Amino acid sequence: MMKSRIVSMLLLLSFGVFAQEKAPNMGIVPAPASVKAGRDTFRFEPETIVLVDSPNHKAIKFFADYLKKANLATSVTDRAWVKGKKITVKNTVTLLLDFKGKLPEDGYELKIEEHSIELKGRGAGMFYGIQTLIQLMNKTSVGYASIPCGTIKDSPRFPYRGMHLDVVRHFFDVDFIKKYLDVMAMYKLNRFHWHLTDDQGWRIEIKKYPKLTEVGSKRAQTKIGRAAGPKAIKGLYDNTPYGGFYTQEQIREIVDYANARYITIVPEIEMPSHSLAALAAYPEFSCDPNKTYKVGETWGGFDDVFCPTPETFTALYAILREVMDLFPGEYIHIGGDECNKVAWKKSDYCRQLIADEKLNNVDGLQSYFVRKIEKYVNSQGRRIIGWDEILEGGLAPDATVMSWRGERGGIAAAQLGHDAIMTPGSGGMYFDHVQSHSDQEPLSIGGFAPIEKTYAYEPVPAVLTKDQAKHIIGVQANLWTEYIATPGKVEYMLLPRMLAMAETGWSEAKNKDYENFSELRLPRQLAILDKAGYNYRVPVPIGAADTVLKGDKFSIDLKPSVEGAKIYYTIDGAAPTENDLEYSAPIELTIPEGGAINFKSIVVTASGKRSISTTIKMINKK
Ligand code: TNX
Repeated sequence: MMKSRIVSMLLLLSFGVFAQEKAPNMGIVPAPASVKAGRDTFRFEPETIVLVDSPNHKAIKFFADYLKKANLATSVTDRAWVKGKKITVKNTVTLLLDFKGKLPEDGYELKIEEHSIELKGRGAGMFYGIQTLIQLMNKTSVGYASIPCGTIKDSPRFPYRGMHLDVVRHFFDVDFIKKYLDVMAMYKLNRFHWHLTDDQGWRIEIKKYPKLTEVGSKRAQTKIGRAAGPKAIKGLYDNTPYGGFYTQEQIREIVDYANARYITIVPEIEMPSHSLAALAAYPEFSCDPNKTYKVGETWGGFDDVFCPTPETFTALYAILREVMDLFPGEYIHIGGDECNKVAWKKSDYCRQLIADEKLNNVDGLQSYFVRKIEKYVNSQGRRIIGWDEILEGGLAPDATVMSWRGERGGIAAAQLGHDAIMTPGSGGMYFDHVQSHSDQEPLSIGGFAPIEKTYAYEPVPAVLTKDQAKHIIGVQANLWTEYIATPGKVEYMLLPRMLAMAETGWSEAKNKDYENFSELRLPRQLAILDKAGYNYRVPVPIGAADTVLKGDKFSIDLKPSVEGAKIYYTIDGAAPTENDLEYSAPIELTIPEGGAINFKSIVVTASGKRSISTTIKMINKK
């Protein structure tokens, strides 16, 4: 009898062997630092009383709001108020911000017993404890939920746990940004890198330079089909004007919304490159002001960039000043990537500047540019982050580097004593890359980042010494939207990979285990996301993968990748739908000699979302 490795591995799973051997972390993502699961459950009922010591604290307000929306309890009660009064309620939840004893930075302790829950945490720690508690709630009916008993002690591995979104190549409105922040908060991410300006649009209102949005936020049309590579369709556009930007008022609203979820926004204003939209509005900041520039309509790099003149710097300082007024966070991202310097090489002004400032070459000029900007940003009490190209020609004294072209930039920065954030495409951190090689995946920019690759990424390179390693302040995944025009597709590319990245950012490496994550915890999280209305990519059935197996007898043992979902299959090679056979128990198959079958299966979730199909080809031929 021939069995595939996957098949026999899943047999074990179905008997619950893994579930006992590997602590399933009570289903929590990201995996907490320590979990001790208990036996009973706490019952949340309409009478359950939620006691707090700081009713006005923002994490507590978030929880009160959550309970209200979830129809669980209408209010939280100040502990001071009940002091001395006799409480007859059996089940109580107590949230404490003010307590003796130490907790790690941003950490929390959560103790769930049959009749009481106690959560301790300070600031963000309280918020993260609340997120864990929310993940554990199984809502049963209006007013009721059950929560499994256990003790959790938890704190993050890295202080910077980021998710990026490009709102330039395609624009996403305020409501969607809030939805994006919601799901980030669920998984304890705390930095939203908002890519606001690029060649194809300028998406943030700047009062002093109104043309940035009047002109720069609109493009005449957009490239459709692939722009580069063997499948490129050259010269195909949609002939439809496209645009959008956020007013300062909307930005303030989003900053507040993020703040209520312990997320700091890192706004990115691209310079000197990726600035064509700004030049279309203000050609005087280019090296050739007589040229007419139009907002980019296709993807890839452009030669025209900001010219390092005093006038350009004055404008950029004023723009950054407005940006800093809107975003209170420590960091301003100034881009710095992919400056091909063609325009600088052609410019007499730049040649002279290189000579006067003894900058050697255009790389020196890039460094000069970034240093000047950094000096200004520092003078305003903030710090800059730049893509790893800001290392070229010498790093600005205080800059933090975002390593995207592999890890080299991050390593170099850390060795120079600079902070770095790891976001390498090679580490599965580019969520615009495809999640499988199947032709059922939607059109994307290319690259290959299946969730297991994202999950496996370790942000601290082994070459760093202990002291250097401290400069790796965290990890981030990027979502560029050249080929992502709708919110639904953003969610499809984001989820579930973001959960894998979040675990890397939060959980100690020793607590990471892909099988535990993908088979024991992810299915539960995906059911939560299903209910919350996110268009995540449904993974294929657990135990199914595109494979070719030889032999005569096979046993197929699958598990849905989403809790409560169904598996449908075909054996004749047709693409399975809900009208095909429903998988309910392991299947034993004997293939006649000389025969072969294509076993195709899909997952369909409670809300009707489907996975792509996978094929297990079983051949009984010599
Ligand atoms: C490179 S990552 C870029 C972006 C593109 C992205 C597409 C980086 C700093 N620059 O402008 O959108 O590749 O994957």
